[in-house]
Amino acid sequence: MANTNGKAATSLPEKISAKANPEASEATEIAGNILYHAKYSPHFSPLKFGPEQALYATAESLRDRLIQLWNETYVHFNKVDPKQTYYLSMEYLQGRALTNAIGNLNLQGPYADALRKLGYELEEIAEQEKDAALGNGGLGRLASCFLDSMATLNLPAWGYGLRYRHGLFKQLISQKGQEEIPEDWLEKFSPWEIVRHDVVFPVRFFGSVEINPDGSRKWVGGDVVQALAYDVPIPGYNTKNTISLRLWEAKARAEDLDLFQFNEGEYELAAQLHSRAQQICTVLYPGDATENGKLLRLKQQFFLCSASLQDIISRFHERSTTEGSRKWSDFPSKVAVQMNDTHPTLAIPELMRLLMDENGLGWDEAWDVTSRTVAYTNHTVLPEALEKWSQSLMWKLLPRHMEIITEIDKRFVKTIRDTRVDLENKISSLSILDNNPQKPVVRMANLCVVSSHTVNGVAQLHSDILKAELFADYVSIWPNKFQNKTNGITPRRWLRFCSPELSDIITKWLKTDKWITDLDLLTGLRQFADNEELQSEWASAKAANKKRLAQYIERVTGVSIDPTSLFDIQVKRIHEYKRQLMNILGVIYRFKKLKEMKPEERKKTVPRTVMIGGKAFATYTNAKRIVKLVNDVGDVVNSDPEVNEYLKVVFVPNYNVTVAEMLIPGSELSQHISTAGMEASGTSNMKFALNGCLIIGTLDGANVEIREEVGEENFFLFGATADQVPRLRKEREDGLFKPDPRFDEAKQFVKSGVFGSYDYGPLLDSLEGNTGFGRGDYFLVGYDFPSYMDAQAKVDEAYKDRKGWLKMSILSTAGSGKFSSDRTIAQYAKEIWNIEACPVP
Ligand code: NBG
Repeated sequence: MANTNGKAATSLPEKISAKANPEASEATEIAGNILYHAKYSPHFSPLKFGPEQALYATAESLRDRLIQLWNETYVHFNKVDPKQTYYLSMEYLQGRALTNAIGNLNLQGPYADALRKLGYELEEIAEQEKDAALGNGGLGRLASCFLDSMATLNLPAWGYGLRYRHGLFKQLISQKGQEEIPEDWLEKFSPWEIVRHDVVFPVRFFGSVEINPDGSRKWVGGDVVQALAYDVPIPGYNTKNTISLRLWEAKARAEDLDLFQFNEGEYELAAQLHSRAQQICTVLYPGDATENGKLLRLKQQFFLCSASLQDIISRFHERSTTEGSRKWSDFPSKVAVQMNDTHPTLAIPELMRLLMDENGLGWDEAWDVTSRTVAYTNHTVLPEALEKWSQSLMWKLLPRHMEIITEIDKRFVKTIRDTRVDLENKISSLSILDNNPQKPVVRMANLCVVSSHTVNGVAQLHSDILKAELFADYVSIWPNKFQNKTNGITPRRWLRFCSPELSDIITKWLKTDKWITDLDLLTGLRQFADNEELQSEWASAKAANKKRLAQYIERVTGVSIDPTSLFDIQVKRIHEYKRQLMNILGVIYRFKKLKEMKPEERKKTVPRTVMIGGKAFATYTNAKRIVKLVNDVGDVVNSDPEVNEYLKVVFVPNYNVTVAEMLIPGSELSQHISTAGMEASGTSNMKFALNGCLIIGTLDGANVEIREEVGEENFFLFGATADQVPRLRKEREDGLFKPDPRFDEAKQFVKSGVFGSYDYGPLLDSLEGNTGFGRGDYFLVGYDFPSYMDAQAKVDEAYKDRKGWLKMSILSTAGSGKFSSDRTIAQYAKEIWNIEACPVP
């Protein structure tokens, strides 16, 4: 690889001397410190200094600084001893860390200069970093945005997760469609994590429950593996506070190796526990179609909960030695545990067990402590995503926890029977255990609701639906337990760092960069929305971002796109409820019409580039068919000489955080078109809006609030509303649905074979018929199609008015202040966690 001077910088530069300097803040010192790491913390053969070596050395030089701030933060937290929040999440989508860390520490200039002295551009080095993808989609990225805001708001908080060796699979697009290959972020190593060899906790699986003479119970036997802590620093923006994302890795001890067996040549048998421990953190979300897969997933969940709670309790105790023993009743005034969806539900029975069996508390006291400590966030109403674990599997893996869950359920049901006769016939759906003899399961969401002091949804509409439907009967029992916390995104990563051009313009017009931590200040742009000078600066920033995106697209797909065409993007996990199928059917219709036009008619149309990206779960067949269809349509459209000046269709492969940072700044229109009521919030909608991208969307999730904030006239709305959906499905069942001719025409066009020989019959069948599993158009693509196409026509009209469009774009950014995760986290801190800022002086 060539450096900025055009020469290969493969050896260590000699002019600058390597010198350790953890507090370096000036370019020459930083360069010296980078070289010091290249030389004296080597991970590669000596004297090599290619871009990869430069990345590791640069990251380590930054890590020096982060460690310093980190230590100061924990010394300070320890001194003040505030109440702390522990965010338990099976997923974090951290993406790359270098640009973010340099930006949060406000060291862009010095780092860029330092690297230039060493023969590199900062961007080139940043490009070397792997994208840490320990999550699937929105839920994991939300957790990462939350960490950034917790640190920035100086909150005493920790993230807890698992250190998966392979994050979310890499998506390869071939003739067959999507193929999955293992992700490799730890193949070499991650320069950011620090192993804490002194933070190790035993975690048990299987075994049995022993009853002691005094009646107390103890979980014994089974497998015991070790949880070892790896910490990743999370720097706040423009503050010293640097907090931790603590990721657990599973290990067995040396003594767990059976030397005798090993020497007998029984290698696998001898290292059984080692290999079982290793399986736990091998992959994010192991397939759970098989019994083994389910067991492994449950092990992962328990592993996270048990290790984290033991750590939390030991931190609570640390203070006891100096100030006399701490009272357990004070635990909830020192500890808040937030469960990110139901995945960490086992934190509830595990905390009960630790309190009762390990610390001698009685049931009532343990229950009081637990239920004042834990809170639960719900992220979906989709029935298939509401976790239900088989009771027999749970008894096998976690016998003591099943006793505790059974007791929680028993007591809850008794209270209802005693106090709420009106709910008698609801008990079977309210209870935690579903004892249906065909398939007895534990309903994790019910366990969460019964045990948590607070339950929240992630956008107003979603929270309203939770209260009115999924959790309606619980609301009648605990009217004050339910809250809304509309999601947010960090403005640092999602505007300041991913679009420096636009950020600088905003800072210039607002005459301050305070918007970076006080995003409501963006409303100050409204008064300039018509200003020609701002509009022209805005347009040139967009144009630059579009050009950069076009180059990226050409590089990864080989498709050349016109940077002056309308950039229309839909990126998110592929799911039928998100309706990428509606998008591509709309594109197919547009293509057909363009083909039918005369050349001079085509010239009057607005050229568009439609980009669709996202991963399909490996076993989700219809989602994979959609990926294939988008690719096939792209192949045909992009090579059609009559049309490809006016329409291009690109499937963006391997969508992840890093790709999003490229796509979002270059977007002009983005699609958030889920069936109303089904997308809990969506968070990329917020990122697009913040970057001045207009939304075409349904009244679903956070779209509702985005539209309120940016103004109805700046949002392309279409489709049924959530309250109409049940009636529409019923009408369909009754055979009353009449499809729009455009919808039939688009489907017919696919069936005619224009897009190749792949059999799209099964995919299109999901849109046909009136009832049946996977049929009857459950997601209402057909019903919403005409209003979607009408809204798309309005988009084309609006785009022709360049000034009008720019104004809408500016107003979109101006109205996005509410969607800062700083606002969201400040609300959690005040209204759920009851914690306060603890800034390092
Ligand atoms: C997802 C929802 C999104 C939402 C994110 C973050 C799950 C279970 N839910 O709409 O589908 O934006 O959570 O809250 O992944």
